[in-house]
Amino acid sequence: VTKRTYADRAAKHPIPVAQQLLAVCDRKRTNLCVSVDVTSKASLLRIADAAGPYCCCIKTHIDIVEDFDRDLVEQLQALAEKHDFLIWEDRKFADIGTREGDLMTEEKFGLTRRLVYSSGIYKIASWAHITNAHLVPGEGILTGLASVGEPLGRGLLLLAEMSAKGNLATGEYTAKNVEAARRYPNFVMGFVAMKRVDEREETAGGVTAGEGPDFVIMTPGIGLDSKGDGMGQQYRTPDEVIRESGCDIIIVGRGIYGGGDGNPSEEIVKQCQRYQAAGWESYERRLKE
Ligand code: UP6
Repeated sequence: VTKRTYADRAAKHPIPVAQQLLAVCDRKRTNLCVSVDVTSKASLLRIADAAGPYCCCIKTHIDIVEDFDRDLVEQLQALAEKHDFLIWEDRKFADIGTREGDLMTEEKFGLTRRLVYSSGIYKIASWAHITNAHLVPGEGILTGLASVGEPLGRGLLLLAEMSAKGNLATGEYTAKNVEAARRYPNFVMGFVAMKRVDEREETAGGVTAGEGPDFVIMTPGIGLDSKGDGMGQQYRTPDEVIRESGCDIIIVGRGIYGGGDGNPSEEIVKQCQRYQAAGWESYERRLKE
């Protein structure tokens, strides 16, 4: 996979949203996803508008926005159209799911466990191209989320690994994520992970390393100027992540928006250009190596 271009992978991917994401990377020459973790609607929209031309994806934590409303979602969607990026709501679902055989019964009794994805204030499935989940509750979570997301052409990332110091998503747990993902090839488009977990985990569900579905690896914990935030976050460079570890997309938050309500827009543009260039050069070097 690490020797294949985004364009080639886009053309062959079974999940519409993954096709779209990989095609955007190719078209805009960027593997940068900007994480916009701010608490006001105005800041979120301002930063997304400034970062939009340089990234393939904007990642939100929609529940930290204090003045959230439907208009925010509509404006964000309009920016996604204008700048050609995808929207990922970093919801990290981890509640109990549904067994395949129970879906009919749930249909009848009100779809309770899937409502967190489709309903409530945020109605994530209606606007986020991508969301993510932990496998902690077991594979039922995938059945439940897929029943909502798959018909809409959405994609899911499993958190197979995490960037925080001392996190527990390692070893056998990571391998279980890869195995589970292989059973949902039309919905699980990839992983949040620190390396190419689908090729490097030893117990990958009886599938030879490197074979099976094409997974997109999206990687947080990226910084060009700092090694950590003093609160457990660990930063690596785009080159370590894209070229050395074989990941596909770099996720940059504070390195670009700067924390708080965000850097001035000119600074955001400057940092985006810097991370975009670093991520793309690493990808091109990886293809040649
Ligand atoms: N994130 C991580 N590590 C993970 C999973 N998710 O940092 O393992 C998310 C955080 C934040 C972003 O929730 O939104 O990625 C990283 O932001 P930063 O670049 O400002 O550290």
